[in-house]
Amino acid sequence: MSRSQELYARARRIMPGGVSSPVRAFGAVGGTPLFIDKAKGAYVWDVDGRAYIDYVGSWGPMILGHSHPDVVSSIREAAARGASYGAPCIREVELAERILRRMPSIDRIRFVSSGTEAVMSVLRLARAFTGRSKILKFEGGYHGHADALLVSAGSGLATLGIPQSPGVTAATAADTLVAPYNDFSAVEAACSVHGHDLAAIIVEPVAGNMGCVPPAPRFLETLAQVARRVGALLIFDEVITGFRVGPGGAQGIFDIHPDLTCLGKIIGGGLPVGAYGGRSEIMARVAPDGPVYQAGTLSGNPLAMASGCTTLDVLMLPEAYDTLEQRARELAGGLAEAARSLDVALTVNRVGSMLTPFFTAGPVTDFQSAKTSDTSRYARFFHAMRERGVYLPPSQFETWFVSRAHDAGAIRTTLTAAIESLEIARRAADPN
Ligand code: KE4
Repeated sequence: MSRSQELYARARRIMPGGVSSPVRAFGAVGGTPLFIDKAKGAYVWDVDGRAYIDYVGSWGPMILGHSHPDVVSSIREAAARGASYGAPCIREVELAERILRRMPSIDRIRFVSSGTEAVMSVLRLARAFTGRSKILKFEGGYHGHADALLVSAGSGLATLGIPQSPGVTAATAADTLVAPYNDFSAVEAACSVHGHDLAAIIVEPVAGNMGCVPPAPRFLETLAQVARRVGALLIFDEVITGFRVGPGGAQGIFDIHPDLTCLGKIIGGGLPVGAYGGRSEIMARVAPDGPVYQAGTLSGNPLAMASGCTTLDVLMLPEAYDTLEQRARELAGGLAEAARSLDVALTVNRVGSMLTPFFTAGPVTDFQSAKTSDTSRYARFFHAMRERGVYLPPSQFETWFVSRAHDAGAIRTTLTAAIESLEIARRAADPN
C-alpha cells in the first residue's frame, strides 16, 4: 500500500471523501488521490517521494511555479510580523494599488478570503445597487459554491435555474437564469423576458470550469451591450483569468470594462484570498461606506497580501507573459500534433497559459460540446501521464495551467509522455 493510499484511508474516516475540496478525490478519473508532500518550481512530489511536472498549479494561483524564492521570503517576513491583525495593514493597500494600476475598470476593491466569497458578495452588491433580483450565468460556468450559483440549466434555451445541489432551494435557483456559453440568441431571449428584473450577468470571460473555452468573437462585447441596454451590471468572474491570461486579465486582452470584477487565486500567490471591485458608485454601497453588508475575519490578511504583492511584482517583469505564452503554445501545439499523428480525436483550446485538451473531434465552444468528450479516454490518459511523472487536473472539464517555472525541458518531457499516453488511451478504447 502506498503512503497516499494509507493517508487516503485515514482521511476518509474523518473527512468527507477524504479531501477538502471534491475535485481532489479523483472521482472523475478513478484511483487514489495523490497526497502532495512538497512542491518547487514546475514540480510536486507525492508522499511516496515521486516527482511530477504539475499542471494543476493549485488550480491557478501558482503562475510563478511553486515556492518561488521571492514569494517564500515575503510570506516568511510577513509571518514574523504576525499572522493576522484583524485591522488594516499596509500590505492590503499596496496590493489594492497594484491591482487597480492593472485593471482600470476597478475604481475601488474589497478583499475577502476566497473566490466564492468574492462572487457571493458581488451578487449581493449588484442586487442592492439595481434593486433587482435575477442573475444570468452560463451553463458550465463555475463561480464558487454560493447557493445562487449552484444552479443548472433547466430544459430550453435560457431557463430559470434548477438547484444543482441539495440544500439549494428552488426559490434561490429561480432567481438565477442559465444560458449556454457563447449563445447570443439565448442571452437576448433571457434579457427580453427577464431584462426588467435582471441585476447582473456574470461570466467567466474565458471559461475555465468546463475546461478552457474562449469567448466567441464579440460575445463579451455583446454581453456588455445587452447588460447596459436592460440596466443590468456586467460582472467578470476573473478568479482564474485575473493576471493569468495577461497583465490586465481577460478584461485587458479583450479590452472590455465590466461594471464589477471578481478576483482570487493569483492575487494571493497561493494563500487564501479573493477580491471584488468595480465602479466607484457601485462600490460606494459596500459597508461601512454604504448599507450592503459584507465582512470577514481574515480579509486583507497580511500574509496573503504580502504573497500577492510579490507575485504580481514578479509577474510584471518584462517578457514574463511572453515566456508563458511561448511555453503554453508549444505544449498545446505538441499535444495536437501528437494526437494527429496517432489519429486520436483531440481538440486543444488555449488562451495564454491556460489550456484544455478535449478528447473529442470538436470544436468545443460551450458546455454541451465539451461534454461530447470521451471522459473515460481522458481518465486513461490521466493515469498514463501520472505514471510517466506528469500530474494533470483529475477531470476532463478542468483547465491545465502552465507556470513561469515550466521550462522548455519540462514541456518536452510532458510531450514525450503525452505521445505514449495518447497511444495507451487510444489502444485501451479500441483494443483491436
Ligand atoms: P474558491 O472559492 O475556490 O477560491 O473560488 C471559486 C471560483 C470562482 N470563480 C471561478 C472562475 C473559479 O474557477 C473558482 C474556483 N475554481 C475551482 C477550479 N475549477 C477551484 C478548485 C476546487 O474547487 O477545488
